[in-house]
Amino acid sequence: MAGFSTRAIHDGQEPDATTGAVNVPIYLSSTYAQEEIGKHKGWEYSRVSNPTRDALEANLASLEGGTSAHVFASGMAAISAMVTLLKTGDHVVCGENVYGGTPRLFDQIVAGYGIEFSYVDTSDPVALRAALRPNTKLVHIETPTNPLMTLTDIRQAAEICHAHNPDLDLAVDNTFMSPYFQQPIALGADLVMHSTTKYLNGHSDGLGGVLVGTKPRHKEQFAFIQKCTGGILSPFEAWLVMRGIKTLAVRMREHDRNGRAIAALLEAHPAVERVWYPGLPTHPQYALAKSQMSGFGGMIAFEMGSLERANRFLTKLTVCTLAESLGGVETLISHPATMTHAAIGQEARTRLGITDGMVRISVGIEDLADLEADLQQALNSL
Ligand code: P1T
Repeated sequence: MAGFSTRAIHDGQEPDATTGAVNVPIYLSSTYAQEEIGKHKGWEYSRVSNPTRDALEANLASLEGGTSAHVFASGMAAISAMVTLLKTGDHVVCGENVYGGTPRLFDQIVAGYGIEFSYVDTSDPVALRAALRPNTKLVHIETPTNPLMTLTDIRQAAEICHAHNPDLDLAVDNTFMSPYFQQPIALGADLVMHSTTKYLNGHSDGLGGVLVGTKPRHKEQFAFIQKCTGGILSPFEAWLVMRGIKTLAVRMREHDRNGRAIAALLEAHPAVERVWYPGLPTHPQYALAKSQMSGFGGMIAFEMGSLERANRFLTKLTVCTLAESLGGVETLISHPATMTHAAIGQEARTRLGITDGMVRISVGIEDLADLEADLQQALNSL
């Protein structure tokens, strides 16, 4: 099998058969001419399939080592499609710390259809095993989690899930690491989900989501859901993600290099009370991080002590931008309590340890010296 970057640049993207164009065209066509009833070139209507979207899906299936991939209009649309694998009476185990929109969808919408959710610290194998029930059909985890950077041992979680029930799906939201640094399917996961909005697109210019599957029923169900519910990624946005993926490897190496340096800077600064980054030897799961990831990436959380201090720090920054989201070339800093994790409520945040003083940085690929100077001056001003 070719290497990661070669596949990122070529898989699903043969030069165009008609013109030789080296980039997959953006097929802006809702429909496709048919020669006679039932005779066509493989495409009938773009909600069902579109050549640009097909190319991205083939590429993503290759990069994650799955047998199918289906892209949706956002990460949340992908998670919504994933839960259509479930039926009334089924039970789901979800990691207790995930992106706040995920439990909002599960508890405020999907639970209304008679599907039960348990939120568990999946970094603890005993807790994971204890949470599984005869009717548990799906275990959905993030590793590292958003924003606490807690890891779950994917190999061990897969063993626990499959010993309980070989048909149970272990789904990993791989958004924070990207397939460049973490390969959940190779570690035993059944499904991989991404918000392609983040590292895969990489330029903060489009939303998207993907589900990479390993079983025939994943391929059948997710294609059927694209056709039935229509929450698909547009050809233009599919093309943007494909364009982004061509440089995924080089971007991730830079995110990782800058991420390690910024984590060390934050840990050493007296104005910062605590840093969560799996690449720091002080992270309690540093050994696991090294064994299941091939890099640590650019996501770091840190404690500023209070909302007021966090806000004073954030308003002093000039290179780093205060904004939700992550994974773009530019450095974004966010405040989980009022942004990504506002929806889970104060009580859940307190239980998980997402404080009002916590700040999350998505370290971009600007010149490291400029990022360091910006953070230093803002921290020194406190
Ligand atoms: O925003 P959307 O493309 O719908 O993806 C949702 C989502 C799913 N999973 C993870 C791990 C995520 O981080 C997100 C979105 N997260 C942010 C907007 C954020 O700032 O964390």
